[in-house]
Amino acid sequence: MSDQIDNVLHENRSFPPSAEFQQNAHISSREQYQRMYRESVEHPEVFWDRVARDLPWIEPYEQVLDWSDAPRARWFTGGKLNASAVCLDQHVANGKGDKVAIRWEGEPGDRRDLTYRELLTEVSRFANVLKARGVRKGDRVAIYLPMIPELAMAVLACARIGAIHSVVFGGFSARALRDRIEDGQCTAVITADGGWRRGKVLPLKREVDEALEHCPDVHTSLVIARTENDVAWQNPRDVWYHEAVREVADTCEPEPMDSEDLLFLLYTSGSTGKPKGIMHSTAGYMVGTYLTTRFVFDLQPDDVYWCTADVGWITGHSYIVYGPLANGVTQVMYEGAPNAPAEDRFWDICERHGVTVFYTAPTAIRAFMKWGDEHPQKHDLSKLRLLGTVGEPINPEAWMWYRRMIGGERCPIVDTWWQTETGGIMLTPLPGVTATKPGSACMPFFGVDAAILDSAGKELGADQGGLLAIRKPWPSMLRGIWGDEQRFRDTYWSKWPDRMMYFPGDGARRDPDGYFWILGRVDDVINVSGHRLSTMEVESALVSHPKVVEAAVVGRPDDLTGEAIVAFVIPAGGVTENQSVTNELMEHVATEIGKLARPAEIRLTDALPKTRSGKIMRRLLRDIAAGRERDQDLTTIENPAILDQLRGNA
Ligand code: 7RM
Repeated sequence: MSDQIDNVLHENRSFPPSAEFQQNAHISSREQYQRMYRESVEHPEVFWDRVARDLPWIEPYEQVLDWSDAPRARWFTGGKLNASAVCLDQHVANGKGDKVAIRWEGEPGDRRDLTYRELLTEVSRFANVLKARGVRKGDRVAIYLPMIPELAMAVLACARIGAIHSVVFGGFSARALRDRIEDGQCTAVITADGGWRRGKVLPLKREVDEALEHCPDVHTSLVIARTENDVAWQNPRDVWYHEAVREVADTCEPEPMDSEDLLFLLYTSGSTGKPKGIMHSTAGYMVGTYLTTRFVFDLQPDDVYWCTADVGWITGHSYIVYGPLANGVTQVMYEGAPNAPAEDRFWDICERHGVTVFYTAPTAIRAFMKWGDEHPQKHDLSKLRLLGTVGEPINPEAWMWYRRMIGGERCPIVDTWWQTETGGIMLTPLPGVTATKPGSACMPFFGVDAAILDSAGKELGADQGGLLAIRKPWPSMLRGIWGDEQRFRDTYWSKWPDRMMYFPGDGARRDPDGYFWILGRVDDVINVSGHRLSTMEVESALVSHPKVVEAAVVGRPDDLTGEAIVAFVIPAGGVTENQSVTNELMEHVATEIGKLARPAEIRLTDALPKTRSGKIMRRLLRDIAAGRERDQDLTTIENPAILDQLRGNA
């Protein structure tokens, strides 16, 4: 079977940066990008050495890269540094102690501003509390918190003493938390009594208590008082943070960490089987997130940056905690939902805090579109100068709306492709250089040697869809899967057995200008009569119809064509009995792409099953479309109730 994916959609619009944006940008010309890019892939040790010199090393490294034990990479060998000192101490030492690091806003509207100096003190105290509870370098600490400042503090406190943090998203259940604590052999948990979500309290400690019934090795559960709801208590395991912190000093020397010492584990759900504990180490990760944050978001001293992700995801690790703080930026952090108390909450925050750089996900952008233009229109968004997106392919429809309605047609949009495993942004526009195209993640970042290959490893030509490959190691790459070396090798490094190249699992194509277009997960590709179609392209065609808000397509087995396309569609204005819409949509896809891509069936629905980070769960839809009942892992689904509706529609 061929691994090529047919290329069916064409997008011809292109938006160069304004002269004004370009003038002030860190990287402002094609020549500059090309010169730097060439050096970064031809002489990575020269390029990354120069970047790494920006960081405050405790001891210098001997070698930039040792790839002799591939796929085990060792970057900046022999060096010593501490990630929390990169994020905090260096700024205070450089006279930026009074700059605001985090402007936090709780869902109920409470506020807290923390300067770099204050954050350093809080992190040091937090680190001392962990030490007092017996947490040591190399121990794993699970963090299960809402989006409160203590979440950033907890992460940095672990980094400060060399404990390996394992953040578990606060929306996960006790069962998912337990699995992750067990797999990582965590010995301490940091949680809160609760967190606010759409006006209700998420009872986090209750979930922790349930999980810990099965985790006897956890000696400490450190609890932040956030919502003051009643909680059960187990002595001596449970400790109130606000009580413990009274007993400790305000300063804590950062632990000198080896470049390759682990900084964190972050669990990501594989397509099947148990979640994978993705391992990231210290120096390469810090160098990678420092540089990508600086160049992709073109950070300037006065920026007010806001990434709307949760720290429970890699986006929050890299682009709320480590990258922005390493750059000394002022950022907004928000606890709650985008529609609490109303659908304009994000735009209200942007206006009040004067947000200049805004980074969110396509799933959020599609929700904003659905909620209506009146919400952003109520607010002055004129301070925004740069927009970003991450997490899924963004359909051109949503991209254009984002540009017009949020960006006022003046802000460049950076569509950033990357993964938990890559640690940092891999494909992206550079906002002062790239003429962006709606739906394209554009170009490889510095040091990223990306290509489109077939399964034999042959590089495909322009506009041929195939497998995305990364042919060289990069600093923030994963160092392994916790406790499963074989799975690490099999999943990521075995697609092309005769060459050590990274396989991310995504399909993509490059257009004749060299721009990358992500076609979605290769597991999701649909094969109709031997034509391999990307789900993303059929979905984009559907969403380009004015009566469609969101769509997900999957293949279902078909005797005649191998697979037939089934589309799940959220119609504008909600589901009503209306057969003519589905016919109209089928015809629309046939016109946009070709008869071949015409869905055999369209099911109207009010919602799609999504992961808690907003990605459509096509594996569930595949089962529903085929009428299969199968025991699937549902612990990561955001809205399980929707499955009944989808099945009922059958
Ligand atoms: C950062 C993050 C990774 C997967 C990845 C892709 C998809 C992410 C984009 C994208 C198209 C993008 N990490 N993905 N960003 N697809 N365009 N800009 O999301 O580990 O949770 O997911 O997400 O399939 O492999 S992740």
